Amino acid sequence: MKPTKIRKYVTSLVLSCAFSASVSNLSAQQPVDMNATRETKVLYQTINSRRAKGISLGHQDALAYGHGWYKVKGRSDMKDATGKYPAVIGWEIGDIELGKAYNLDSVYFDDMRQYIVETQKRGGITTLSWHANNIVSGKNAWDCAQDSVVRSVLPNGSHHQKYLQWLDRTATFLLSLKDSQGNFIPVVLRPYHEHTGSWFWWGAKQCTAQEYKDLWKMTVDYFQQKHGIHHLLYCYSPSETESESHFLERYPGDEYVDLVAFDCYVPGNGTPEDIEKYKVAMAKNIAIVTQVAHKLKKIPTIGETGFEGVKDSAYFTQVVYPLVKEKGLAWILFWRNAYEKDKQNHYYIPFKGHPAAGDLREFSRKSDVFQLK
Ligand code: BMA
Repeated sequence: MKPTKIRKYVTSLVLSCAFSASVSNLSAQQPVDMNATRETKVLYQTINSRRAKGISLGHQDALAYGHGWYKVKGRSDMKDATGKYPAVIGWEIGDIELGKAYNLDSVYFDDMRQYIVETQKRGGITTLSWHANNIVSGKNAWDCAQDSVVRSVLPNGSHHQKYLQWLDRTATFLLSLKDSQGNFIPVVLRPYHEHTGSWFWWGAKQCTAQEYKDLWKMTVDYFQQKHGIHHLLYCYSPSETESESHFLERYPGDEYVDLVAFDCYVPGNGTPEDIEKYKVAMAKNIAIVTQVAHKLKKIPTIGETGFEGVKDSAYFTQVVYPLVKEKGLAWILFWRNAYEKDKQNHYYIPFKGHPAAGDLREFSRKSDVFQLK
């Protein structure tokens, strides 16, 4: 080995030992739900033991559709490009609260359940986001015209009872996630996300910090106490924040959160300057989330990220990898590859034949990046 190589090896050994030590401190940690099922505790430990070795690769809606296709058994754009499935798959449950058969992106909940079962069998992890509709206006999650929607769903609010019905429907879906032995499949729930921004009805300009915390606690308490749901890990995931105190401004409390995360995308049109801004924002937010996680004994991860259209063919190896390497992050979840004809540029994972596909493959083959066969 050349001296430079030896130096690199020793440095990486020291770094990985340091971060394995900090991760192993967490092996005694448990889910915040005191009544968490055995499988949920196992999931918690699995996430920690995996992140001691590297970062898991995640993709939203990976099995349901991809760029230019919808519902093809066994297919995944990530698998097409890299030969393997994502280790983490995100699903979106928006519209479940309305009692619809499919979500806001037209994925049938019955199919989603099967994909979650399949992922569990493969040893993968499921995380759920929820773009819940605006209960006051009847419009979607992005309707921010009012600043009293959160207040209205809290106890004594005008829409409280109706919101509980929405939670009932969501709970019914969560309780339908079972393996072949009848055990609940544990999943990571990441509700009311990007709340430091102001583009959802639960956003920073739409409610006070206290109202946000109350909404979170009410939801968790209701799932646990009314529905006996004990197979969830809870993930708190603001959009980009400026500091630890900004990150924690709306944090509902240690007993309500298992994972801490953030969402951050390449801004604008993805010019080289935009990519530079992304690098700065990611580095800053990774530092915030890992520090918060370390102090509060939570698991840090990346809730959502990506570069729409992946316009840089070295994005994964040159931009993402140096940012996430040896940070102790559980996973990095790239957003969805839309199948819709009017959203052809809305994709975050290069598909087969895309100029960045080789780069994703190279990134995925790093010894500290995980996928599943
Ligand atoms: C957004 C976009 C939308 C989608 C929503 C929920 O970021 O991808 O097209 O409906 O997420 O999945």
